[in-house]
Amino acid sequence: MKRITRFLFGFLLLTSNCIAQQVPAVEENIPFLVTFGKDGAKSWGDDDFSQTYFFVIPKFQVQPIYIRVFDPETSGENDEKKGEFNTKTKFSVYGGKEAFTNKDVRLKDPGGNYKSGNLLASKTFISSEVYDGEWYTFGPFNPTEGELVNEYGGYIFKIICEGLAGDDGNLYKYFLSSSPIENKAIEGGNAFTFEYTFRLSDNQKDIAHLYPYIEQNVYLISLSNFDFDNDGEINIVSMVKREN
Ligand SMILES: [Ca+2]
Ligand SMILES: [Ca+2]
Ligand SMILES: [Ca+2]
Repeated sequence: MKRITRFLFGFLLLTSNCIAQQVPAVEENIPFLVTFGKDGAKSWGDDDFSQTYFFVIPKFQVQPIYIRVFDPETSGENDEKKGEFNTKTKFSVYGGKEAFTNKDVRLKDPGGNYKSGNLLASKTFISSEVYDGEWYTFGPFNPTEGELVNEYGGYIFKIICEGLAGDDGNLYKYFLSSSPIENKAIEGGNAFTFEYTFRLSDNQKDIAHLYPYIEQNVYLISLSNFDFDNDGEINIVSMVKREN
């Protein structure tokens, strides 16, 4: 069961490929994101029952965009059951001023004004099999409803998943799409987070790959992890070999 882990980044975690807008990205070899209901045991891997993701839409995109969620409910397939399924999870999409640039969105734990910006859409999913193993689509959103952040090349949308009640783990995926009914990548679009809570593959031989993005002029980084069990191993691969 305990193949859930959380990484906290003092820097951005970008999906590795600008074309791949599925979260987790295919290259990461990570099957699902996970958010537990707020009554979940922290020993199951989620320390704050909340996960925030950002999507960047390039300035040249004029057609509407959609944020799709796979398996948004907590029941049936894919999810982490504890006792009976009783978990309620809320997904909320934000855009507009300060959706990304408010300093509280980078806090280690959800707090302050981390829900900054304009609430564009929100939906709560219970432990019902509606949408089990299926995609739910948020949108359409006009790209300009995001917050324009020139350093990131476009408009940023934020999606927060909160475990409102229950003690099970909601496993899910995102896709940034140009279509409401299928996953169609948006050219030049991207996804990133500052804190990543995900489900590792059940097969212990599988290796997950994370691709942190570090901006220019950064000379020191720190990476912290919660609940990485002792049957696993973390390797840091870099262009530069550290000298001891
Ligand atoms: Ca499910
Ligand atoms: Ca339960
Ligand atoms: Ca789910």
